[in-house]
Amino acid sequence: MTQIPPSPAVDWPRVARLLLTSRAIDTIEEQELTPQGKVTYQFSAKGHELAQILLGLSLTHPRDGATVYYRSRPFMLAAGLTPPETLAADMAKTGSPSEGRDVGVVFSMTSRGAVTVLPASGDVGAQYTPAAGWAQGIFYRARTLKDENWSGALATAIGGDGSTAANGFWAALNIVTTLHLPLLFFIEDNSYAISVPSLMQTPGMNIAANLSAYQGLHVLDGDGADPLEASQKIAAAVSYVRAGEGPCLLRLRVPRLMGHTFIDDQAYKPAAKRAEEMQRDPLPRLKQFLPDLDWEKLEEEVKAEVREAVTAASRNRDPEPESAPRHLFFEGQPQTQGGLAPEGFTPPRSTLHTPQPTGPRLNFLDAVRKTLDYELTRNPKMLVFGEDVGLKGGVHGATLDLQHKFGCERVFDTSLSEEGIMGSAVGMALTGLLPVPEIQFRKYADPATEQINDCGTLRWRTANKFAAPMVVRIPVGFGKKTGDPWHSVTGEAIYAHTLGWRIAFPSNAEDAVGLLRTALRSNDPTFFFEHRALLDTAPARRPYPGDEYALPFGVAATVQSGDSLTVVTWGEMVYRAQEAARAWPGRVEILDLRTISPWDREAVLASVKKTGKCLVVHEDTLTGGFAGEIIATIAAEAFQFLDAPMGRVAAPDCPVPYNAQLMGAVVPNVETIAGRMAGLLAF
Ligand SMILES: Cc1ncc(C[n+]2csc(CCOP(=O)(O)OP(=O)(O)O)c2C)c(N)n1
Repeated sequence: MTQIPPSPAVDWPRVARLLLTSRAIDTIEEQELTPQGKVTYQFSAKGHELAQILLGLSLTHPRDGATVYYRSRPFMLAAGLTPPETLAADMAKTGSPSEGRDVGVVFSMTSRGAVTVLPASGDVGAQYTPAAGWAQGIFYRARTLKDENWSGALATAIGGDGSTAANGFWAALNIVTTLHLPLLFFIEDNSYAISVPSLMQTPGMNIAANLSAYQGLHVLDGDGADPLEASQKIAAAVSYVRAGEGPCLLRLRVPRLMGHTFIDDQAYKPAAKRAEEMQRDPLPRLKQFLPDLDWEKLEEEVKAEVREAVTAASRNRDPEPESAPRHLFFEGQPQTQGGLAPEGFTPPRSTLHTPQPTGPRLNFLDAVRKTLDYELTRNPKMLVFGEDVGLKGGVHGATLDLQHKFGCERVFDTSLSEEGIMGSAVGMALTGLLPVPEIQFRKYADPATEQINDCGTLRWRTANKFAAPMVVRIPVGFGKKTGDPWHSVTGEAIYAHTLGWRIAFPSNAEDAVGLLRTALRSNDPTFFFEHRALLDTAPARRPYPGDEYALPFGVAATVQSGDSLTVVTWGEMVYRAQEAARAWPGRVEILDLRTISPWDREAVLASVKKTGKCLVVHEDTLTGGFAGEIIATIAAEAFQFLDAPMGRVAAPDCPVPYNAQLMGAVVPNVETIAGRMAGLLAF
């Protein structure tokens, strides 16, 4: 057989060393650390190494971004993660990417002069849309902001064959092909997802073949364990995407030489398949490919290095137990990557906490639009997007004319995928932009749940190395005239239970301005709720409080004072509570929480200590509703001040119906609230 000369562009001795290093780490984990109980989750990359290393070594641009998955250790080593760091990660020690918080192979890494590895997720398929967002961030920064540092950068998303069946894969595929973004889908097809053959993931078992006719996608397919073929295909894919030609999908066939994890005995794999996989092992093939290398010497060196790395990692401290809850939110020390803070952006001073009302009263909707407009003018890194948000100005009208004023790069429509909207928002935030996505209605955030959850824990999972601050605007609640199960959900309790998110739920135009401005200048992900029944109705109208007016989160408003009963509420229910309380002038104190996370415990406790009675009113359903949290807090901290059992008025555990009379029976109304007030006042 004629020996084909190795490609000069590849540093093959380095590839060989990295492959041996990855393999030696897997072996030592399999043979010693896992049986000894020092590593509890062992994911072997044996068989996948060569392709990943070749990719890792080609992502040399300082603004390249990659999303990876649990089998990506060889890539990580090629990208610069050290053996002691990865071993510390697997042993749940400090000195690792997550400081012992996350499973060791759920990687992240800020740039070490080359690629940034975005915080990975344990959710298969969740890696794709953040990578699409990073690709979009590259374009925005390079082309619109004219930041040369970003030109020529690319994004890559690495996944297995199973992951191509997940929603995120298809959401990202649509985004990058419609927008022509620089994303490389790097699919390592080992023909299994745990035990399920790829027959179940895509018809005919070849995602590359099936996508060959996909418009706007360059597709390559090859053997990821063959040194020459893999290196050529990877070089072709990387240069295609880097040149700005558009997205590319590269599928590489690789053998999975071990079980899915250490405990997987692969009983489901026929013996012939296992033998065939062993034949495809990239290590002997690389040895054959590089006959002049002193493999024996190299293996000895690498083994000794890995042994030393184990010793070094074992010496690392365990994380302090008290540190566990830290870094869920920004604590004053900026993250290294993501959001505006790391690049030294200081938001305009918003010390004005007292409104300076000027002009006529504005609708809630106009207040939101005016605030977005002003902040877009002040902050070139802010982007507003969502379904129908561009030309139409949003189905509710909150972004009307903003595209016209700020251009299609800053205010734009997206494909109809909430997972796509949220996931790409995460990726854009990680490039240092401020995404402000709109979700059309609260119920339609359902498909984005995985990205929402992962965004909320991102800072925590990386021990403050990364964060993805953004403001997600969501119209919530019943409409002015009608309701129904799809457009009338408020669902704040679920988000209050979603870690790492702040929640604003303003009841009027002035608060909307103040809270939105604070959110747009903050360093944490925030939900901003816009109640549909208040968008253009009289009660919520207020004069514009000023361009610098910002309202801190966690400060309730005392809507009216009273001495006999505290009513805690928010959103549209504020007005129903006020109307209900008219029968008892001076007796009912109404607190509008304004923000649910954080909520103003001090104000609520102080009021209840004064009145001795409490009623919580919300539109969200009763069981597990946020009233439960408030009441539990009062019971624990002000029990001795109570003169009556605490009460809750909420929607029964039932969706909002379409028929107006049925809806009236579900959404708390003035009569019901007044009845509960009467009962408590008389107690
Ligand atoms: C959303 C989600 N569903 C299920 C799982 C459990 N799970 C973990 S790995 C895996 C198989 C993934 O296979 P593939 O993408 O082909 O990668 P491979 O492990 O073969 O490298 C499954 C089902 C998960 N982590 N996330």
